[in-house]
Amino acid sequence: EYDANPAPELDNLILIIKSFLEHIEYTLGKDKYTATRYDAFNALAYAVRDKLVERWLDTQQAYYNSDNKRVYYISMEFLIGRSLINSLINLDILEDFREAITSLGYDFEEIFDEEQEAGLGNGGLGRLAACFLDSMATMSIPAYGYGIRYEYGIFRQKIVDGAQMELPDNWLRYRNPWELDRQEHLHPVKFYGRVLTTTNKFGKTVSEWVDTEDVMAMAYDTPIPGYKNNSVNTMRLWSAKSSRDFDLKFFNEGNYIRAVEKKMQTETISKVLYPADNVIEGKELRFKQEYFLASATIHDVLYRFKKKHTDLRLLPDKVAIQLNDTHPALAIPELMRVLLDLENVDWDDAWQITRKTFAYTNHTILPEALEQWPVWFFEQILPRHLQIIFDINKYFLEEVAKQFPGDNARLARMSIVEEHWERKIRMAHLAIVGSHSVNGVAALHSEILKHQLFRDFYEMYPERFNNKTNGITQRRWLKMSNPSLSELIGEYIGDGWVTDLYELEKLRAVATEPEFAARWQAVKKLNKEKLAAYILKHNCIQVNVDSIFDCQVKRIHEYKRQLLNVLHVITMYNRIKENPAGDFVPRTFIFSGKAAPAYVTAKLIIRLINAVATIVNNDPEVGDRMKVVFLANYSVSLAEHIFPAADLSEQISTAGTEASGTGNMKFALNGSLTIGTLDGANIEIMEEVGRENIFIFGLTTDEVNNTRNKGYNPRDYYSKLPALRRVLDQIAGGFFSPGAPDLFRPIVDLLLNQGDYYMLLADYTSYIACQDEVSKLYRDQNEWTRRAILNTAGMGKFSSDRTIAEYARDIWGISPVCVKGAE
Ligand code: DL6
Repeated sequence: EYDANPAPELDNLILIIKSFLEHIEYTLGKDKYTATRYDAFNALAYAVRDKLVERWLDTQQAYYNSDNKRVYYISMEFLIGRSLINSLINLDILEDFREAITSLGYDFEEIFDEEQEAGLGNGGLGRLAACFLDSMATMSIPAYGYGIRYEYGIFRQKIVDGAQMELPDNWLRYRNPWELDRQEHLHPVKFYGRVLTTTNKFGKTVSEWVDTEDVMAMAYDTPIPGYKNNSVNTMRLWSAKSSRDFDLKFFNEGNYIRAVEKKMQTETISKVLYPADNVIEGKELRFKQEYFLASATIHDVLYRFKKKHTDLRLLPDKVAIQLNDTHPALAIPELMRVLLDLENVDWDDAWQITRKTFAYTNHTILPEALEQWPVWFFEQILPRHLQIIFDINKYFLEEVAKQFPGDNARLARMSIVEEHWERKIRMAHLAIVGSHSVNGVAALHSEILKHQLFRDFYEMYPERFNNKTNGITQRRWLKMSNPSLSELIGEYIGDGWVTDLYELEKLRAVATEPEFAARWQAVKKLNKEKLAAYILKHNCIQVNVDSIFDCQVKRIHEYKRQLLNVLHVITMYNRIKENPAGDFVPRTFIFSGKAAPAYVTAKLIIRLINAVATIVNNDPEVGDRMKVVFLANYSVSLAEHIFPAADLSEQISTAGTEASGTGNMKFALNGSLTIGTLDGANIEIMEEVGRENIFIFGLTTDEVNNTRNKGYNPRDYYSKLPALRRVLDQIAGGFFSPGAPDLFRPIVDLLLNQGDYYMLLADYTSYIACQDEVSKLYRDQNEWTRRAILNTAGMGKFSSDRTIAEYARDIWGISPVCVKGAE
């Protein structure tokens, strides 16, 4: 029982407590005797969601009334992470809730830790989508994220005897307090069947897709709050449910169990996220997932559009659809199908509407990640779409032929249909032809798209190509995950940076102020101590908090070159062994990241890291001068612990391979120095923080290409560099795997006998030299700190708010819709 209190702050606390207790009792059906900590989390989340819902309804009403253009960000991945603290911060109610819940005797931090993480993504692409949602809401942009509500997100990684084991991420097993199911938003999505072509009474050919097997897409909505602006946008995720017709058809056959099995099969579409990053798995189920997302979304978009408009030619004035890579690109032929077959729009109008509505973002140039779907998948599963794609291709190639007469090789290169032995649809070509904008995600990457990967298309449609350098949301990646640094920054330059990251420039003026620098160092130390405690708890390794925390956290991939980092680790180990009394700057090498379950080399690299860790960490001669740590189960939540504690950020991909990288931005924002190649967004980070404040090494993109063209021989480096030779011989000879001497031989084989495609050996010398520079600088803590501050100060450009402002201005043509205060 709580009496109303005359002091408004107290009233507010009482209301929070009341809401919390009501959710414990009425939503969860528990009392103080039975409520668990997980119940407390849920009750808290529901209390917060109530606050969100008020603003959400107002926001949607404001969008409806304003009739501004809206943007739909379609993505197969949204790597949202946890939502509780983020929501509390964005709604500006964190402290009130902390006080209220603590007054009930709960440990606030412990409750936060109960939240399951929404891991509906693999890595950079999915996390970028999540940052964009935060920025779009914060900038009051009428936006929707559309994706799939996977029942199983990215697998949980366990390290067993040094090797990766995958466990299912059953994140919805208990409940997801953030989402609301929208039973009324059900769209049938068709598969299989055949196309009936007839002539109507006006002599026009009409196509009908019949005898299909339909799966229902049911919407689940998650509110996405903006930062202190009353805007709450929607992330709508589709879940597959069997359709009634489908049920009846099979149940009528009389075999009840078979019928239930069939019903379950249709619902597998939204069961699991494909766990491969930067590589495609050409599975039929994935193809169906992509169409499921595309189709349900297009129908939803049109449904919303038609609430206010009847003339479909207005669609591009009211709707922008951004394709997050080619994964949702089937939305292009789907919109065409709806316009042609269901809305009776003629081809030319339908094509104009479609092209003006769509925009495509490319996120990778790796050939193994460029989607191509076999034509026979379409023949069986999406026969009408195949006809439409063939027609799009026919008109497109006519255009090419007109512009480049007689150039048959060009026609073959540009065709949407790859005609080699297995005919395939090149999804990137479809996405370029069907969009009015094509963008890369960092300046270098966009240049590579124009001049290498999509050169023919750039020659034909130069105006479509543009760059949108990625960004990250500072709300999550500084304010939320590094509260101590945020407070310190706030004390000196205010809080403007939370919505205008360029404000961090003001730190330049205090970078050498002794008191500020000392406090900066103290914050870093505190964050390192917290991470050290985590490492001790999870890996049983005691690390030296005065050592350089040298971190490489990202998906494990050959092109990202975790292996190059390992070569440095072993080089340092050998140096200590050769000179045990030497004066070495201590280092803690921290790795974290998942390997795609089928990616054998990546998994072997994880084993190697752990094997090296075992030898190094247990060598008494090394002591606390060096430790190697592999943190299992890299996730958004784990990342939030690592970035604030890092001293050194490893961004060492082969130049020309990493489209952008966004971890590089999160590290630098938290005051890490970068060691990196001139790749992806590293180049722009260098431009912003100054060449003298970043450690750059290695071949440039041009040098990589030239070296490859000239004929690269990694064995030359093996022969002429004794330190490198020793490291490779140790790996190949079983030094790190005494029980299984050949275990790591395949890794050395890749480098020495299979061409070292990512040129680790070519970059080895400059990498080691650069690492020596790092160690040297670390001895001068004042100078190191000054440069760290300048890194944070230079991060203004890398806010996803800036990125979204550019998308909104250059691609979508969308302006904000502000929402009045909600109470
Ligand atoms: O654009 C976000 C992110 C980039 O920062 C990374 O550099 C890039 O590797 C990643 N790309 C993918 C590709 N997946 N597919 N397709 O995840 O995108």
